[in-house]
Amino acid sequence: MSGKPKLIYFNGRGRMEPVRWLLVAAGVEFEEVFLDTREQYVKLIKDGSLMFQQLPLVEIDGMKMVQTRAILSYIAGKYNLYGKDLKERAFIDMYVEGITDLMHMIMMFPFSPPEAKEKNLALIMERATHRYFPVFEKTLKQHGQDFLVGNRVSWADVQLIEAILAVEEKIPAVLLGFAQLQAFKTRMSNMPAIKKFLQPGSPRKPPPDDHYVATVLKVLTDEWSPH
Ligand SMILES: N[C@@H](CCC(=O)N[C@@H](CS)C(=O)NCC(=O)O)C(=O)O
Repeated sequence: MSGKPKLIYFNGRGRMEPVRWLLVAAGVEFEEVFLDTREQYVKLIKDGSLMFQQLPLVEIDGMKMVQTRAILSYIAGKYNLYGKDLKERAFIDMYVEGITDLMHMIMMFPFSPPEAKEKNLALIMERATHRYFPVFEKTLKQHGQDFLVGNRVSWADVQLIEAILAVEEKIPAVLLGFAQLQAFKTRMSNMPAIKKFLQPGSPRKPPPDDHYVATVLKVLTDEWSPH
């Protein structure tokens, strides 16, 4: 065994992409196993690897971890990206949960039926610009620091840069009117580990395409019985 965390998921973003981002920001190398057949998934269930029969799965420090939030908070805690005290953690948690709600809309977007796409895109735009981004714009403006919490990079910053870039892919002008977030984006994108992650050939996954959607549906939605 290499000792590197092993990420087991589809060859795409989904719920694993924030894990990739956080490991990269922490400077941790990882290995990946990509699922593209139903049999691989059923095997993981049968051998007891998936506590709740769900992905993502991350093998780390002798554990088979599931539940995205648990995985992320373990990595954040281990690599000092989770604040210096309980109050900083509380703010990191609030920011992360808000960003996760926005990212959930983006993650589910490719799975929405064609007739719902326009409405769902409008909702992402509305929520990004009226609910979520204003919070981070105001926070950065008020304390005047480079990062959201405690004047040093945290899990919340890593999730925020991921979210900003994901929303921009759909709505390129979304940061117009968010001067702080524009500067934040430049700052975060220039951090050496993140800069490298944003280059072609890195483990960062491309935006989901039809093949990705079809693979996820094929792997997850066939009938499966434990008997
Ligand atoms: N709360 C879980 C949700 C995981 C989840 O819904 N994973 C999907 C794949 S992205 C899955 O395994 N779905 C199959 C199922 O729920 O039966 C987490 O955040 O990890």
